[in-house]
Amino acid sequence: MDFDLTEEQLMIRELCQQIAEEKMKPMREHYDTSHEFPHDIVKAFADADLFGIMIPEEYGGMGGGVMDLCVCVEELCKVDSGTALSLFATGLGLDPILISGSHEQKAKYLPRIAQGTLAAFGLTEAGAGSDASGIQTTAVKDGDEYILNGTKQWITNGGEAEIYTVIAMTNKAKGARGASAFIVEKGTPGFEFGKKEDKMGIRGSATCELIFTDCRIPAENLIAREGMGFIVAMKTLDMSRPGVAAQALGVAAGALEIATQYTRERVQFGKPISANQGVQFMLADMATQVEAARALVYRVARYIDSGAKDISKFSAMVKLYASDVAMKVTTDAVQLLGGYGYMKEYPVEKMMRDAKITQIYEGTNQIQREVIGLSLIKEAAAAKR
Ligand code: COS
Repeated sequence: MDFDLTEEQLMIRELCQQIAEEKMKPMREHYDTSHEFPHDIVKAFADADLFGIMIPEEYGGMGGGVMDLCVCVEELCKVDSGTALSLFATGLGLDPILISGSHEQKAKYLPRIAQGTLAAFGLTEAGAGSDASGIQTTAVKDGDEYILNGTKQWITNGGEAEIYTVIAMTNKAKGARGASAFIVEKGTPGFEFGKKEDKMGIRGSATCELIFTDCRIPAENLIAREGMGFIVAMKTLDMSRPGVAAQALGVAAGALEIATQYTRERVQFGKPISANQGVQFMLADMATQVEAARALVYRVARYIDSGAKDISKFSAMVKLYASDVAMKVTTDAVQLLGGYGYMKEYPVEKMMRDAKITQIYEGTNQIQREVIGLSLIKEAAAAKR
């Protein structure tokens, strides 16, 4: 379908298709197997200025929006969402500064990120996943510094990123209202990295613990004000969840393409298996779900870019829908490829493993349903007033 992409979006799509085909596809199996960090792919993204997509022009970026990022992420993830993740996880780390940072913070950090310096977002902890306000990491003010103590878990780009946006409690007694957001640079004394996780999918990405032990950071690294950390985190997730949806969409579209092609080539009972109505029905359902996911991703991305304020519900919906589609479509792709689909010889088994995380991270799909449900109830209550 024609989604009236702008000149810039068409250019981004073409550029990403080229990087995916020339740089990512040949290395896909290597990074999935070796679990190494894909520095060469990151360089290709940086050389193409992809890290600057959402950074305003005055800070050295392209000045694009969520829609531009989604177009990029979808194309890269059609081939390999594992290695592509370094790019949009940087977007997640960047969002708190973009949304709530001061001019000085933006001037200091955004040009570096636009040039390809990786960023990461540190919210999750061992005991605080879905319950994001249950974090235990503390930040105590001491003169013109804050002292951080605690451990963050499962941080994408952890260890590889130079710039971290971290949520810590400045006043535990206040619960969600006692959290604050900070910028922490790699190399700060007292900031170390723990276990590198061994994952089911997205293996071309780094996931690592962040450990803070009496880590002193300048007070000027506080984002917004004390007590705003939970809201900064929630606004960040509202902005970034469509990116996860675009990731899921790309994985699903990539798997559909491979499955469609395979069914035309695989001959059984003397004819291509695509000649069977049962196979056609499966492809039809997969394609319909992919198109519906794409329509929702693009619509929600554009809605956010329009400056709309009530985005939480739609951001949750698109992440929920597209990730469920990705899981279903990649599972069906494996089914259509049969024994070959289950083997590492074809990339669909990897795509199925890669799809799973989209139903889990940046809020499980159960949390997305909660966000949507609570929004509906609040809207209904407001309409009655
Ligand atoms: N935008 C702005 N403010 C928001 C917000 C949003 N999207 N969502 C919540 N808030 C505000 C609320 O309005 C409330 O403000 P007040 O204190 O002024 O009333 C405050 O934040 C606390 O909100 P709430 O009471 O709803 O918080 P809960 O602790 O009940 O948590 C959920 C709500 C479950 C939605 C939240 O914890 C969440 O999103 N969890 C998933 C986290 C996640 O995605 N983790 C993945 C790791 S990050 S990659």
